[in-house]
Amino acid sequence: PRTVYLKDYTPPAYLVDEVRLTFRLAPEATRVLSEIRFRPNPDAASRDFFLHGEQLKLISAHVDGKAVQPVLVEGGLRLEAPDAPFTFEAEVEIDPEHNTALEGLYRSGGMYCTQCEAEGFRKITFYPDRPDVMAPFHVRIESDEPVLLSNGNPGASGPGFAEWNDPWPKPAYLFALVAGDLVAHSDSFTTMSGREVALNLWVREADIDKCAFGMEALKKSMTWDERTYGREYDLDVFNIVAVDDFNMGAMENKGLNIFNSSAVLASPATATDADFERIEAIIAHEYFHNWTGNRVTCRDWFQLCLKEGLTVFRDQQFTGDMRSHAVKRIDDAMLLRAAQFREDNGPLAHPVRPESFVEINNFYTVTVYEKGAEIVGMLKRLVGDKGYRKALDLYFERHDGQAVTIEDWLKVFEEATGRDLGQFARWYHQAGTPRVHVAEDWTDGRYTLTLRQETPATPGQSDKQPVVIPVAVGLLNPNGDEVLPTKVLELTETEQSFAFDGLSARPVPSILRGFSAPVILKQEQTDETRAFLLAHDTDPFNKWEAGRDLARTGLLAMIQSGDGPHAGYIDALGRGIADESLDPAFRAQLLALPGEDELAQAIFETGQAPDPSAIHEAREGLRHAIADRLGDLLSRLYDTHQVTGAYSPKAGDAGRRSLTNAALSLLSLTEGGNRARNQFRAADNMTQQIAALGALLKIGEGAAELKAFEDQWSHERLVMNKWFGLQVGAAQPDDAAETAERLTRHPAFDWKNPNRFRAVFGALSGNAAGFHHPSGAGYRLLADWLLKLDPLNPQTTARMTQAFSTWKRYDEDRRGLIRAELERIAGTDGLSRDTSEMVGRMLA
Ligand code: B3K
Ligand code: ZN
Repeated sequence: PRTVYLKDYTPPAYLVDEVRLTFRLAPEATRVLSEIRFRPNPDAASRDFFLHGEQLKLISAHVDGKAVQPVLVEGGLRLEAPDAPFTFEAEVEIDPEHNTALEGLYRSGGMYCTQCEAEGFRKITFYPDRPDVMAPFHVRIESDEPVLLSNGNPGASGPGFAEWNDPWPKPAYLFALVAGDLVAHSDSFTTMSGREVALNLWVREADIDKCAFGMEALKKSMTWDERTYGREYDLDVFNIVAVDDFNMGAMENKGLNIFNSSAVLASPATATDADFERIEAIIAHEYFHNWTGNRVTCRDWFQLCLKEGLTVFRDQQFTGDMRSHAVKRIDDAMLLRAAQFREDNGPLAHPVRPESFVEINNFYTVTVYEKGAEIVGMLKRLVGDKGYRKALDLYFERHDGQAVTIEDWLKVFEEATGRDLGQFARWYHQAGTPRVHVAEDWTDGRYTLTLRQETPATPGQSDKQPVVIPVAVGLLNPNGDEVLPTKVLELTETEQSFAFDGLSARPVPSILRGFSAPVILKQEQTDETRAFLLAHDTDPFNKWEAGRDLARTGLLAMIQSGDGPHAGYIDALGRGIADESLDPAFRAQLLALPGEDELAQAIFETGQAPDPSAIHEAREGLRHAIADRLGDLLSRLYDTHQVTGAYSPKAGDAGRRSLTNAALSLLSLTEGGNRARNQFRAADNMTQQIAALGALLKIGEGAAELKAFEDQWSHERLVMNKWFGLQVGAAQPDDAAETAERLTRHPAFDWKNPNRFRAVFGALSGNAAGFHHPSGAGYRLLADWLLKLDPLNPQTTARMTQAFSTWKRYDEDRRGLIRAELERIAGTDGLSRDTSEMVGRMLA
């Protein structure tokens, strides 16, 4: 398979002025008629007329009305084209019914839908399928399906057809079409300039009761983008469609967002608080793409972080505004560490702007998305809120309707703020997580912080240069008062010292406040200092961080030195969660221990091979010890923080539930299952119900509840995903693979549905001690199923191979077992390009 390089970019030979498409829908033989107006690109060096096309049956082609015979080549067609504007017409036939890859035009539960990003449009018709070719689209759909949708504004319609016009030039990856038996939850929105926009959330009839929350989230997002970024919506309608078979969360097609049903449908009975929050964020994210992605798009796929990093940053800001900034920042940091640091520290590490790829779908990663968002956050911190807004205004003004690059993005910041971002740009092309080492000095009333940065080598990048790291710092007096409010130090050299004068006593530093940069802080700290910061830090992130550090170092001592649980930590934790001045959601975060995978990485960093079973035992041991020592407090919190009254997904109530459910899970370890059984019985919402069931399964009880849950919810696909996943996630290490294997034989295990497949196998790889069981059964089972899925759905298969990406951390036996599975996958005939790229990188 061919590798594509950023350095090989050349402008398209021809540009498109207008596209007209007619779809004659039929499940196995849809006809697509295209009429595309091309014009030579004055900026192009060549006149090579090439159109992408895959899995298309060409029926006929015409240039300016004359029949032509294009040369069909690998991945598309070539034609002798005029060196002047011309119209190309084609008729092709495609087979949506047998499109199991869920890319291009496919069928899901009897409806037609599309997914084109990144390179799926070429499975619909012959086209220059690259984001720097932007054009207005006119679409006519001919079908007897009751609802026919495409991008833009509705045009003529009648029995058996509908037309849509999208006036805004867009790349083909934003094309969408939906046809099916759907009903709408409708509303409307008046924009800041007074235009009325019709809003529809299209679903199957059975799901109409799960739309209200998503619609509210959409309206909030529209208002927020007007107020925060001055960005107004630009069409007469905004449609969202829910589909069951979808490879990812959702897709920002212009005016017609298509959502995985799990990312939009919610009712109190079927969705958890976490689901509601996630849905609100994804709706916002896709909506925000209308400006950051659609109106201003990417020149090529190497620039993916241009739209994704920025849009994630925007949805993070939105969630913070809607809920709690402190809690959101902690959640984001936890995700970054668990997933992005893991990626950055393994064989799949790549720069936020990669330099090459084989299959671009493999680069929709936490690095591009979440580290990409962190870079935007650092920029904002460095230039300030006003500078940031000025730069963004300039970005939209200058680049509206264009396909641009990271260089263009940085340039607007330089021009708007006068700052040189030459060194800052390294964040985009240097992979790996920087380590920042801290040294302190206190001499003659002067306090000095010396910071030293280093970034470990990553695949293909052995030499790393210093990056610009904004390090937010505050100083506390030994009595707990803050003597220096948050100040941002800019670490630009390999090593740099920062001095503070005028202090009456040696201060306690609070470093990297608000997690001001995506780095790993290396700091010698005593448990006393950590407990002090947990009690006194004014920065909520570092207050939480101090507790997290205590937990991590305590756990490492348990695992590596055979220590018992540290009572000092548990007491400090107890004081934190008992503090009624703190948000319950924050206190629930204090109770969340570092995950087993994060601990494995931490042990690996100390030069040892982590033992997943030992990690699991230590972590469970600490949970028991917390429950033992803080039982009365946890029980009191459980009782006093119950939410009374009707369920609402709003942040305040959700925070109380996360605190009581964290308490429940701990209390069940020492008390047994009665409390959880009562909660399960009384629950009138999914959050309470599933938390109770999870607490029971974790202590080896709950067989009856599991059955009751299945009986109650067998008709709700999204809820059944939870039922599948929970059992695998809660299984003991010895049983995890067997539980997953048993569930694959359940009649409702529809393995071709990505949500269901992920429910079981995502939970298996998430159960670290179970997945890494010394028998190798977890590895084998996953590899078997990935090989089964790959011919049908390469994208989801390739993504799920990441379960193996940490294999080099482990002992020789486990390494051997995983390598054997990776080699078995790699050696399989006909393996997809997607999966072979992933396993190839992991084995390299
Ligand atoms: N842009 C899409 C992701 C497309 C993934 C293609 N494999 C969703 C999003 O980031 O909003
Ligand atoms: Zn996105």
